[in-house]
Amino acid sequence: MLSKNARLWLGLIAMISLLSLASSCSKGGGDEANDNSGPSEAQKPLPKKGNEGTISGVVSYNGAAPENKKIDTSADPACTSKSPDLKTEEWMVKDGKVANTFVYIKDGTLADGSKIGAYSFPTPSSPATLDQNGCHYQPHVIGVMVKQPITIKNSDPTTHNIHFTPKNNPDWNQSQPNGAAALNHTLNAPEVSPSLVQVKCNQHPWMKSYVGVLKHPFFAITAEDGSFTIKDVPPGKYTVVAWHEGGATGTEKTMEVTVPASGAGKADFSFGATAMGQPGSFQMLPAIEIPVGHNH
Ligand SMILES: [Cu+2]
Repeated sequence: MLSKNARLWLGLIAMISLLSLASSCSKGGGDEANDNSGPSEAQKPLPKKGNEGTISGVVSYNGAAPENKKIDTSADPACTSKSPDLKTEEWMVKDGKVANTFVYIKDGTLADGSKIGAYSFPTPSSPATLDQNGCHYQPHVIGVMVKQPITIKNSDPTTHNIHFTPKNNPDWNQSQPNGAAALNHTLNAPEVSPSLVQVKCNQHPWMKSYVGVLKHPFFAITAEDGSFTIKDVPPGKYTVVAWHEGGATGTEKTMEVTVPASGAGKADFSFGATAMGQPGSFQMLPAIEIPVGHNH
């Protein structure tokens, strides 16, 4: 009798302790799951100190830039009549300066030693706009923060079918007939490397645009004169990347840039032909040739 009772009690105690263990476990597990699902929640906002600076520069093209080709739009007369001289927009180079280059901070350490990636930044509520106008995208390259809305307009007298083809975000494909209301789309994961998100049109195979998606606001797109400025950058040392769509999955150039307190960091990039060969190989040649020529 007694031993049966004792066993009953032991069982009861064991059950209670297991239950309490389980509940404390699920509490702990829940917290961890929250941390994993939303790392931005765990990050702290970066306070403005008033000593922010800029990163600016000019993107150039070395040598003769590839020419953009005329597009055959005859499959859609609406495109031909609105854009009779449509050309590809892979290399928009004017006077050796490259437009449509996406320049962004990849990584960096602030003056106080903290990492830029440890901070969270508010998502702009104002949308970025992508317009289909004249059977090409305007602008050709845009940048957004994660979860920032993108408004997609159709300004053409024809049907477009906008198709986001990301790697880190879900595929998204929407038909938008002539006169249809604007569409809205958001991308929830950063996506800039090895390529920005490519956007295409299922109706018009020549249509292409690119969307850079980042967790912070430190990006800019070069203007027609190749210039860009990234604003409100806290003082620190940064790895800055210039991405251009030219090449198989685009081309990246990287540079280390220091931003002094309330100052300007310079980041001039260049694409195209690489500069002269290794200086060492040129210096070697005369050193070998001179003694041979004069002594015999
Ligand atoms: Cu289209």
